[in-house]
Amino acid sequence: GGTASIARFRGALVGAVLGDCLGGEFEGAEEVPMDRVLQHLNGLEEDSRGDCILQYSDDTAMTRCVVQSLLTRGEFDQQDMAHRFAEEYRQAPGRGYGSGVVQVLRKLSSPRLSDVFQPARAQFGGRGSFGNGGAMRSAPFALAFRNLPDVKRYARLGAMLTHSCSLGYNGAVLQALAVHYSLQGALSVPQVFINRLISEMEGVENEDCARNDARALNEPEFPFCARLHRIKDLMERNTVSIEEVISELGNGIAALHSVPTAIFCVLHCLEPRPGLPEQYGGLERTVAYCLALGGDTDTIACMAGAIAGAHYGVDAIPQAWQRCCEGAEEAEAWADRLHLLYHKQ
Ligand code: 8NA
Ligand code: MG
Ligand code: MG
Repeated sequence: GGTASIARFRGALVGAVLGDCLGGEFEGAEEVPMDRVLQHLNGLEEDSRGDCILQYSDDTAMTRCVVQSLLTRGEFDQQDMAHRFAEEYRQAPGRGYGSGVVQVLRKLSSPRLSDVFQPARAQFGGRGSFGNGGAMRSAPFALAFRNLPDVKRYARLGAMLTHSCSLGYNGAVLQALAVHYSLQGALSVPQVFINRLISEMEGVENEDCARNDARALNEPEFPFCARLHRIKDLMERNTVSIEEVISELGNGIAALHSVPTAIFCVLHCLEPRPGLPEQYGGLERTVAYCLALGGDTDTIACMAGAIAGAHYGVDAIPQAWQRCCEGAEEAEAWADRLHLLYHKQ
């Protein structure tokens, strides 16, 4: 489809849900042999009776809250979104939330709370969380808002409801930017795509609080830009091993160690790669590659799935994969409604 087409919107949300559901199998594992990944994915094709159901985790649970809040309110409403996060957690606390964020989610359900950003600011001795929980749910901001400053502003605020450290919320901004540019077709020229992300993030990270947070965590200034430059270096090389990806970019639960990794996975899998089945298209390659990294596989595959899905469109996602994932069908319906909201602006 063309730029910002309905197929791209559906691809972004279904891709995110799929990454979460398919990645759950390997979450927290050290490096996973590609054979095991392919076995897992082939199993979905063989399930002709349709009784395999892979459940989604916190990534999709919170993404649903973001979508429903944006659709119901027709704009960003921090109170409403915070309330939905708290209510979702109250109803289904067993979706695999990070161990710190559950405290925020409990506080957000208090009717006496007047500042919904306050519980997030109290995390980790007042430093706030740098986890990838804000980034894992930020794709809908790119689908609801057409205008780039809005995408950045609301992805940041949406993440700050649980992640007040700049390394947490700037990861969410980067993920939303990647989905935004992918929706525009920018991945058809990979160098243009990465250069746009770098130039946007130079502005995003040019803030005192970002400098202070980076220093406190012993990271260089402009930490996300530094990682995006590493991606550029890796893109110029003929061969890159899984071990190098993990050591250069990471596969962990920090946004800094997972958002750039997800972006790299999408870029790397634009072309056929040795070790990945020849019959796989780009979206299938991307998901398989993310799972083979081990670590925070559900979240890395969820973020890469959203970016890749916005590029390839929903028709690139195998039906058999969609059938096996909880929430995939519903994601298509949300995408249609977000597409309307986006084009109304
Ligand atoms: P979070 O805010 O609890 O952060 C996740 C973790 O990061 C925390 O529990 C801490 O260990 C660490 N952390 C974050 N900020 C700081 C800080 N300032 N100082 C010290 N440690 C810190 O939760 P979240 O929503 O960011 O977490 C998202 C991730 O957790 C997702 O991957 C999600 O799927 C889930 N999860 C991951 C795993 C895994 O093994 N990778 C397992 C279960 C759940
Ligand atoms: Mg998860
Ligand atoms: Mg995870």
